Amino acid sequence: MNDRTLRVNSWNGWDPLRHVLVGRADGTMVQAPEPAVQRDFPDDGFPLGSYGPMPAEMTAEANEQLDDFAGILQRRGIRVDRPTPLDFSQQVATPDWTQESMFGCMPPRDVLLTVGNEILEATMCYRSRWFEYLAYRPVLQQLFDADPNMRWEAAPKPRLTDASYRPGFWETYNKVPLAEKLERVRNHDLVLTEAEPLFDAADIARCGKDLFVQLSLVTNRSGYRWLKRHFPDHRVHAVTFTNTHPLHIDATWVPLRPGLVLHCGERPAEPELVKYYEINDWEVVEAVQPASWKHYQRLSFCSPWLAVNILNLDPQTVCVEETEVRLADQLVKYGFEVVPVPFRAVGPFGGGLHCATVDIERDGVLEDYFPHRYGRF
Ligand code: ABU
Repeated sequence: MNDRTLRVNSWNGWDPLRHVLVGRADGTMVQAPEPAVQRDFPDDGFPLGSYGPMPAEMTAEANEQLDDFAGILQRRGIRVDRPTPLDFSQQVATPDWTQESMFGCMPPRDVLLTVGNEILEATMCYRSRWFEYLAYRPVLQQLFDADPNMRWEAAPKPRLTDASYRPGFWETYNKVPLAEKLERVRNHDLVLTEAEPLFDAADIARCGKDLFVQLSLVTNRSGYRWLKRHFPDHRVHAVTFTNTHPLHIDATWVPLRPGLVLHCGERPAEPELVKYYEINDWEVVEAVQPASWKHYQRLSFCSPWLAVNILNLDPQTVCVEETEVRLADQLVKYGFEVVPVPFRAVGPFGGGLHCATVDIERDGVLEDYFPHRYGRF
């Protein structure tokens, strides 16, 4: 039976949340090496070249926190859906390549982008994540069946041949001095070539009519150009931050409500981006330092800046990881009600509260929060 109450609608990250997808940790892998990503955790049992399932006790703890988070949201009247995990330990292949393992379905935000009544499946650039969209298809099918206005889109599936990656990138990049790394980030001379459009959905910050696309280790210029053409009624901007490992904008530049963006100051934004926000009466607030990740660094590829990976329930209410007390205090001073959520155990699975979710429905309509132009913006 179709559920006629379902509706896909979300233009930004702060309007009142009605329906959300929350990831699952089941079967997550330390993925097998591939050109875009190479895991190297010699102290945690997975030296470079090795791969396998995340330890069972870590998966169980992460799932407990994900389930509890889903419960917190449900008790606030928010509908929660979950992905359907696959056997992520399986080998996958296309006519162009074979990859020894998949990854998981914990950070669904990386794969799915909601813009208005559209949910767009991102290209992804890891071979281990090429088939991950399948874990979300049951929910997408249900939304498509129930909401006659839902637009279900998928960006062109990439070939991901060796031509999509700079040969030997990781061997050289990890050895070059900091200044050279930052120069490469500024020039967006990173692991991905421009052979085809590539982007992760989590590199996009949605602010109504403006979409900010971070060029990163998983998003190339061609991906940005594809997004710009795909959303012709939006202003789609490419942005970079001074960060040696740029990976997803939602731990770096986090719009919290009209007029307020939280910024990880250790990853300075381009002055022109800051100015664009300021001349449109936004305050750019530098986030306080994150709390300690001691005990939860094992097998983690994320940075402590998952602290700012916040999920808004509405423009006044934010979910913040429970140990980020200083950040919570900072947000309270800006008038937010903070909902503390235990989520440290989920970090090693690829993200925080924002990464772990995908908006399906928020109240609200498309609005222009940036009436004034500045520079290239
Ligand atoms: N997927 C979000 C990771 C971001 C970070 O570690 O900064």
